[in-house]
Amino acid sequence: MKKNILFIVVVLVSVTTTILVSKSFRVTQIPNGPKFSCANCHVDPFGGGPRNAFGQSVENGFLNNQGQVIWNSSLAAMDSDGDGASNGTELQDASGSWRIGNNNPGNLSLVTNPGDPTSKPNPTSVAEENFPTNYKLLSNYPNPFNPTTTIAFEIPQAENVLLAVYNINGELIRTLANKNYSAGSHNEVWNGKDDFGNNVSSGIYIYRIKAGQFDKSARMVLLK
Ligand SMILES: [Ca+2]
Repeated sequence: MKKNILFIVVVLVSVTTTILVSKSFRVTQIPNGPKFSCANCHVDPFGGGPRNAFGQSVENGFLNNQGQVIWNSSLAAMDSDGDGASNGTELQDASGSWRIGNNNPGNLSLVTNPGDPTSKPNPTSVAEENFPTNYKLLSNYPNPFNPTTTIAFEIPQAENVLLAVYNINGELIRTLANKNYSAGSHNEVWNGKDDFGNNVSSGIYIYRIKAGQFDKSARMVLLK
């Protein structure tokens, strides 16, 4: 009887330890992750439990086969918690170029929580940040995709941005955005539907951005 209880305790302890380790190792897989630790991704600051908005974004497409966080320009360009600052801006790596094992970028005191809308850069720290000096259309992520993909771009000044999806024959399929954006990194999600709300078929599609004189397009593959 005692043996059985001991066995159960050992199992419980090892299971708990595994869960904690499997959660906490991700803290080192985002820039400046240790500052907010588990609270980057979870509502409960000690980890486990429901994910916050940033944790959802990671879970929804930025984990590789080994369960490691894929920190890249697309995840950096998203504003998961909707507080007006991109995840990259909050974690002091606006371009998403930091990689696992690198030193933490930027200024730790300016790092805010990408999963908590009440934690955000104050206007002064944003003003001091380096906004992109060039226009950039980033690779959509994921690609190939089914049915949604995120298209990120950077603009050095506030202006109107037209972002649209065309089929391989150059016919307009969907206007994703045609509005004014502030200077910085932004992203839009395409859900694989045309302007009439119909699902489009598998194939190669072109996404094109026009902002001022900047006009660039790239290919993506919808694979059902
Ligand atoms: Ca935030």
